[in-house]
Amino acid sequence: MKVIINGQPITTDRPMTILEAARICDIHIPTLCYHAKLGVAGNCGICVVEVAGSANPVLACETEITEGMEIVTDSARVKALRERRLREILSSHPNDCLTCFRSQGDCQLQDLVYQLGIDMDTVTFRSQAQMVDKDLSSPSLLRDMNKCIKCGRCVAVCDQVQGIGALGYVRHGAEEIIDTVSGLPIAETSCIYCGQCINVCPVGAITENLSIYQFTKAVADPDMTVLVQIAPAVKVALGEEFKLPAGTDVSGKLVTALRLLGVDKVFNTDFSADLTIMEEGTEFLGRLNNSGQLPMITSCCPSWVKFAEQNYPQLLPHLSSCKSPQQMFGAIAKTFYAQKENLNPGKICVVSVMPCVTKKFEASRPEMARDGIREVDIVLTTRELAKLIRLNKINFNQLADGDFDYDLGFATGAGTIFGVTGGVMEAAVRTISEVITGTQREKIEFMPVRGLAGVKEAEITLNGQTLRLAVVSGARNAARIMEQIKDGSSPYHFIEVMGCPGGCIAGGGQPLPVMSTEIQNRARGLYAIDEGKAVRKSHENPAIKAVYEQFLTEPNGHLAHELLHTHYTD
Ligand code: HC1
Ligand code: SF4
Repeated sequence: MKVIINGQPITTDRPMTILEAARICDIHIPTLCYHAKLGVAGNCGICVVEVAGSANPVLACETEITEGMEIVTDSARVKALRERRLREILSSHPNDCLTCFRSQGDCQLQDLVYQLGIDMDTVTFRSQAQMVDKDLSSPSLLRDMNKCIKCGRCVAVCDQVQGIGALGYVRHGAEEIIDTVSGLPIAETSCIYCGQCINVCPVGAITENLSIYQFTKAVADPDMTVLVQIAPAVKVALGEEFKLPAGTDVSGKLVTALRLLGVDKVFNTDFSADLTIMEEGTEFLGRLNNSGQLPMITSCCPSWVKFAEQNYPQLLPHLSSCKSPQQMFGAIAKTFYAQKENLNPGKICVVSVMPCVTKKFEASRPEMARDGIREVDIVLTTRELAKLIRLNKINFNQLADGDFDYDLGFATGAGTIFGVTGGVMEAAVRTISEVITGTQREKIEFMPVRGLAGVKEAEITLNGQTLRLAVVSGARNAARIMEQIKDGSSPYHFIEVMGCPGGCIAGGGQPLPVMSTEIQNRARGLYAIDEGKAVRKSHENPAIKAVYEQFLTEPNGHLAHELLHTHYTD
């Protein structure tokens, strides 16, 4: 099909909308709601264009091209219409960009105001009298519906992708707004705090519940020893905030940046991911050999755990009793490391840098504390850390590479691949297979669980016994797997579940945008880090061996159970 956009002839090989055709040839038509993956379109009214022969302008996102169509995307009339619509949107938006986390780069509304050259002195904003209270009920998410532009992306991702349906269009008097479907604060809904809604929100209506101020206070406190752990998926994504390609390993710069920010030690969640494999692998073999509850399901993703607690309380015995690597790190830091360094656990502040917003909730769970001391004190998202680096005027790309501090910082490649869907299972297979067979694996990689598919299946035969494995990401897919277990048809022995589609690389705290290309490149980045490591199996990690020799004694032993395992709430 041939069409002409702004005088430029374009040939397409399939039916598509004007917006898609324009994007193919890099003609920018602004929009605030359109999202190809979510099928959201037609809500913001910004993408108006003129079509020859049509009296009225049309919306580019929902108008299909036809043979010979002539389209103009930047006429004076179109620009005036866009400006009128944008002023309408701004009239119900607060004028508080100065304090908005999404300001300066991550707000599509702000970008558009600049693009259209709107004189801000002539704009009417939402008045104080029109303001509604912010929803501060969740430790993970902050909802400020004053900023919502009703694009509908959050509703679509929560329902279509995650299958949760916590958000919807609801009526308040004559006004349609987006709210929780029940009208209750988010903490009292079915929300699993995955943060996928944050990642698609074009403005600052849903963001992480910020911990930047707490961090700044902790590093300024001379009595506090601040220990940082960095999650796997952060290392291949943070660079995007500084214009580096997705997948670039910025571990070394990250370590240096954190030291410049004033922390005392920079450790690694990949280290405690190795510890998780020791505990979870041992637990799995125990269940397998002693007719325990199978399939066993991983428990390192707090969105997944919340989902299981809310929806499948009767199946909770299938979840591994292991705490997540984030929490195992905190537990070991405030016991083993505190003793070793003669530190008062009450004067240690554990900070996690996570690609995730649910990790804030996980850290706040009552069972994730001992004697009133939290295992993890502060959780920063990848985006929050980037903001801190920028606010402190650190020239990130020029930083020299630093090394992780050793004791809780040495990690294997197995720990690193936790950050991508399939990584936990592959890390477990690397260890379990060697424990069962007593011989080294010929090939370290376990390819059947790689790739970004939402559900993957694999089999492995060890000493004549075939283990059936499944890897699932995204809450909607997790529900399918749980229904199988419920009706007794699940063929699996071991299942990995992550709440976000693609795993932590696509977590709700990652740099924006989180689209397919970024996710794929971040996955490649993690596998490349793994490949480059000298030690690639958790049970060969010398720092982990030292923790068992000097402190825990053995995996699943008494102390390990006390510190590294948990229970679930139905
Ligand atoms: Fe994850 Fe995990 S992999 S849950 O995605 O098990 O967030 O990266 O830190 O805890 O290791 C997140 C990532 C992370 C934990 C580990
Ligand atoms: Fe839905 Fe996840 Fe957002 Fe909660 S955090 S509203 S579950 S998309």
